[in-house]
Amino acid sequence: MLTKEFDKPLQILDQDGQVVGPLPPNLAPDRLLEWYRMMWLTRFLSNKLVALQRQGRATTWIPSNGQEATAVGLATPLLEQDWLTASPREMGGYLQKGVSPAAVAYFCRGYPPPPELVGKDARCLPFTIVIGTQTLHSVGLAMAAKMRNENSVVVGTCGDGATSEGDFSEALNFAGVYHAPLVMVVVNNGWAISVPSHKQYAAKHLAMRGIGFGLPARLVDGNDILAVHAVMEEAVANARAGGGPTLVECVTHRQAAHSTSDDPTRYCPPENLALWETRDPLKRFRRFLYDGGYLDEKADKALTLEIEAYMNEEVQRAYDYPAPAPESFFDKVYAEPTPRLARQREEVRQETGAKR
Ligand SMILES: Cc1ncc(C[n+]2csc(CCOP(=O)(O)OP(=O)(O)O)c2C)c(N)n1
Repeated sequence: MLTKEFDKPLQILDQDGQVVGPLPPNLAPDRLLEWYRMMWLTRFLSNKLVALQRQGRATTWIPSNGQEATAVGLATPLLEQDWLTASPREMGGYLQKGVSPAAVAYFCRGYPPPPELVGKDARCLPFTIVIGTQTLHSVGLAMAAKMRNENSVVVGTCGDGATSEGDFSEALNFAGVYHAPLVMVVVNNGWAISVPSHKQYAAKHLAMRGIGFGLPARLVDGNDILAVHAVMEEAVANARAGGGPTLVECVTHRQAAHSTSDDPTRYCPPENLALWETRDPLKRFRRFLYDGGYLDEKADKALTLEIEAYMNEEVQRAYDYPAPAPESFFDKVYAEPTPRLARQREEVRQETGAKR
């Protein structure tokens, strides 16, 4: 049974990067460094997208800062045939699953990326902006995978705020009843825009919700990549073996504004803002890698410079494309446009065409 005590989130690395729990088996150095790399790539790309938005070159962005261990760790055990559904906050999981940074950057221009930027199908659904809907998409995918006897597992994600949506309860109920090969990850970053978690739910932990739906559940320190990986590896293996769904709550900390549209100093108490530095998942993992002899300062510097250069190249690749015509967004609504949409498309083309 995966459900363990809910007193304290599972931790393998404490806040200072010291090992305090059982290390997962098969931790090859290459794998550890790959996760570290993905976490930095997530941080750099997220910061870049915020900067591009400030320059008026990208639409709204939802930063991932402080949540990289959860975002990357929830995807580390996934195989090619597995699926992932998420909001932009979990962009790191998409990168880990094989989505190119260029595709993410292009998405931020407001349009679906062209196939050549996406590359091979990483089995990640488009980022969801409508809160909570991806929970239903993930259960649907998992039920379909089971009906087709595919050997694939689906990871669905949502925030603490999304757990107050009906979609979340419906998704967990279907997952339980149909014994779907699903791992539902609640990314509890303490806030839903300006609503703190104590105003969002009265339960001690969101993981406890699993019990009511007959799902095993795990509570994990979401700023500890090793703990997130360990819990996800167990839950994914269980789902793949026919053991059904698991609910995982990753307790993390939003280290930035909710999005490019708000100012957290208006609603976050100063003591909460002060926690941003101490809860940094990258610092914690770096300490572990240094102490274990996997990385030293010199190699670290070279690695982060290389990742940043790669990220910039990828963003450039996305921006090398001419801006799509505004009316092109109608093309993605239906395979066959309705007469009304065709009319609206033409109106937009005529209105914006003169300004091009
Ligand atoms: C159905 C719906 N209602 C409201 C919104 C506006 N909205 C955008 S983000 C957000 C808060 C989401 O909080 P949470 O689920 O905790 O995820 P987080 O953004 O913290 O990752 C809300 C209410 C929306 N996008 N969709």
